[in-house]
Amino acid sequence: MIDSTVIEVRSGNGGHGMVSFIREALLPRGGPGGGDGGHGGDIVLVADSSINTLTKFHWQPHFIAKNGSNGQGHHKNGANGETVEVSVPIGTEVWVWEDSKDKELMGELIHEGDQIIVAQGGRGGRGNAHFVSATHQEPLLAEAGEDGEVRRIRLNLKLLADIGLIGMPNAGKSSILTAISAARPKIADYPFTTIEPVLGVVDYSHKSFVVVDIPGLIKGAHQGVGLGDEFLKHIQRTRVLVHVVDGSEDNIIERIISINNEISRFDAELAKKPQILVINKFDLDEVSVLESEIIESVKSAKGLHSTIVFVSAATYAGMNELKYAMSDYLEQRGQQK
Ligand SMILES: Nc1nc2c(ncn2[C@@H]2O[C@H](COP(=O)(O)OP(=O)(O)OP(=O)(O)O)[C@@H](O)[C@H]2O)c(=O)[nH]1
Ligand SMILES: [Mg+2]
Repeated sequence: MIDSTVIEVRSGNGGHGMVSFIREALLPRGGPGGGDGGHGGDIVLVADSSINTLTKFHWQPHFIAKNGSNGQGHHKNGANGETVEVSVPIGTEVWVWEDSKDKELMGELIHEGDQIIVAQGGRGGRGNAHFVSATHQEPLLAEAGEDGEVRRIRLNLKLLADIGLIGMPNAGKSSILTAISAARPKIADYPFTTIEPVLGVVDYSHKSFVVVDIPGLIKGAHQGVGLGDEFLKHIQRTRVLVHVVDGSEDNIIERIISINNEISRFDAELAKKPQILVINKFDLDEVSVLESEIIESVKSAKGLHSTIVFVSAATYAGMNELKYAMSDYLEQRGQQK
C-alpha cells in the first residue's frame, strides 16, 4: 500500500486581456472592446471514499490545468481553464513539499467531498474596455493574465478508524481482528506477518465501529527496528487503543511498557489515548493458570491499564467481552457511529 507520495501540480495561467476597438460602418469610433482573459484552471483535491490508497499517484504524479484563453475583440471574454479535480482517499493530509521535506500543512481531507485547492489558477487580465476614463477614451492598456502556481505537495494518508490494535509481533492482533470482524488479514506463526494496515468493521449491539490492525511493534521501532514505526500514523486518528499481549510470553509487564514507550516516542498524544489491555491465547493452559497473577501484576504496575480482557482468538472465548469493552470505551469518548 502506498500511503505517502509526492506529486506536482500546476494550475493554468490566466488569459491576457485584449486591446481592441470597435470600428463598424455605422459606429466608426465604437470605443474599446477588448475582452478579458479567462481564469486559469485550479487543481483541487477531493476526498473520495471509493479510493483507499495513494497508489495511482505513483504512476501519475503530475497534474496540469489548462490556461485561460485570451480576451478577444467585441467584448468577448476568454474561456476559463477547467478545474482539474483529483480524487484522494479520505484521511489524506496535504503538505507543501520543498527541499525534500514537509514545509507546511495545507490541510486534511477527512469527510467525503472535502476539497482543498492545491494550485490556484491565475486570474485573467482585464481587457482595455476596463480602462476607459474621462481622459482616456481609447486606452491602449490591457492586463496580462496572472501566472498559475506550480508546487510539489506530499500526500500523506492516515487511515480513519475508531480503534487501533497495537502490540508485539505474533501477539494475535490479526487473529483478533478476524474473530471480531469480517476482515481476513493474513495470520501466521512468525513475526511481522502483517506488513500493512488492515481495516475491519465490528458490529456490536446495533452499532458498528472500525478497527485497524497494524504491523507488530518491537523495542526500537521508533528507530526503525522491525518494520519501524511508520504505521503508527494510521492509529493517530483512532480514539481508543487495544493493546494485545501474548499471555504465554514471559515479562508481560515489561513488554507492555516497552510498546507504550515506542508509541509515546512516536507521538506523545498517542500514548495518552485510552487503552484496553487484551491478554490473548487464553486457551493455552499456561496462560489460563496465570490469570489472577497477571491481573495483580498489571494492577500493581503504576499507570497501566484499567480494563483487562482475557481472550482466545483461537476459540473466540472473551470476544463478546472485548467487543463490549470497545463499544463502551468509544461511548465514553463520545461520537460513536
Ligand atoms: N493458541 C493460540 N494461538 C493463537 C491465538 N491467537 C493467535 N494465535 C496464533 O499466534 C500466531 C500469530 O497470530 P497473528 O494473528 O498473525 O499475530 P499478529 O499479532 O497479527 O502478528 P504480526 O502481524 O506479525 O504482528 C498465529 O500462529 C496464530 O494462529 C490464540 O488465541 N491461541
Ligand atoms: Mg498481524
